[in-house]
Amino acid sequence: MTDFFKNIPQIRYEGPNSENEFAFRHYNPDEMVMGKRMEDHLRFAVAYWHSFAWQGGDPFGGQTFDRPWFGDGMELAKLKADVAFEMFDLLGAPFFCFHDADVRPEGATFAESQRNLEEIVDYFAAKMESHRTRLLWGTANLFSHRRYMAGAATNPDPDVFAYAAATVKSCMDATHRLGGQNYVLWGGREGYETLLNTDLGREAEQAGRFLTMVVDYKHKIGFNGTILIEPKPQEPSKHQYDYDVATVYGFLKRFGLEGEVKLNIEQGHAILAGHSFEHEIALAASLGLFGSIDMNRNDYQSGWDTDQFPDNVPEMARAYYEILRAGGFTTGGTNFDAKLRRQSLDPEDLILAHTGAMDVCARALKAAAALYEDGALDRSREARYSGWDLPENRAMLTSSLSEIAQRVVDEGIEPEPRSGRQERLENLWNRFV
Ligand code: XLS
Ligand code: NI
Ligand code: NI
Repeated sequence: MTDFFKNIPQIRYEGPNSENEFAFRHYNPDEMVMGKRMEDHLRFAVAYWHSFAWQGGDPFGGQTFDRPWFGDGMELAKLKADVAFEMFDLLGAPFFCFHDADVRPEGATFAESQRNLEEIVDYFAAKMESHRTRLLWGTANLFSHRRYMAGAATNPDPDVFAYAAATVKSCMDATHRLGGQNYVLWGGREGYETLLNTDLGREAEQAGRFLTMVVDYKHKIGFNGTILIEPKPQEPSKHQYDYDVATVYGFLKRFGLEGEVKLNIEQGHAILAGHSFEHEIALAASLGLFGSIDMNRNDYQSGWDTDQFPDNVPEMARAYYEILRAGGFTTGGTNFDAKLRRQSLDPEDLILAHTGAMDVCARALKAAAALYEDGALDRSREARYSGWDLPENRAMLTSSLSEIAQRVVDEGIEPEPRSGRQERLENLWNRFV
């Protein structure tokens, strides 16, 4: 045991009226919601990078946090792992997620970085025998090191393409070894700063080939998890190729990968793309691409990816409603890709940020489930489209413009406008949330 979280108690469910800061008011892992345990619906994951690797910097200032594991070397990396698993236990977190760079020191060579990663993966594997937390997903950090400043798979320099491919291979091996349920690719530098030096066509070909190799390697090693792409429109690149769900769908179709890859949708990224979170989830579900979520919001004023913990139940309820409609998570889950504010220095802040976020999500899930089970919203939506149930109307979807034109004339069809009932439906929604 380290003493980092000393005096912080195990967080347990105490119900909505508890006065205890260190307790869940809504997240009750064993409570049944629509026939499934709440823990199995939400599948919470702690993000290693924000909670244990991030030092509190912003564009105007550096480190604010003072953690005993900051620094280089394997001993500190292991101390960090010890503290991480202590936090997973305190929260009862069923999952965690990591990048290679979060967990191991960078080596002087590729081979040394890989050895460091393997040593930490062994250390994780040993811990996972006595702790219940599992790996939701692993990923490679292909954006922080300067070698990736012009992209990883889409870099004009073939040596960087090679280095990125080797790195992804080692991270897929690590994820597989730890029984990870998914493998994520987020391409922060897969985009451009200026079109003046960029060949869009080539870069798309490189990205398509890279992802095809990832999928081939998954099958080669027998990894049963899901490959997930995480869309984001910009930041750090001025323009990122995996802009949003619709863009990634087009990319997957182009390279014949739509049956192999699904999506990890992040709330803040959806907003940056000019969408709502629920739009991105619903669209992914309708395309058969829904995989997992990163549950972290932006500050609506500042307009960039501030990665804050969720605090808005009505917003989250919209998201979980769409997830329930999509049939819920399979291999995916709710990853808190969220960091503390840089003034939140205390170990308690880290625990309470997650405690509150888990409660917000649980409350949102319960509201969404009640609405879903009530069924009125879905019935109303179905009624709106019910004209299409008539055979003569359905037949139009397999006929021609001239046949339909003839029908309009013959039957004297004149459309009768109908209310979309938006405010009534909003009232209904607000009865549950
Ligand atoms: C950054 C992304 C990143 C991915 C994992 O904006 O959200 O944290 O989730 O590489
Ligand atoms: Ni993310
Ligand atoms: Ni993000």
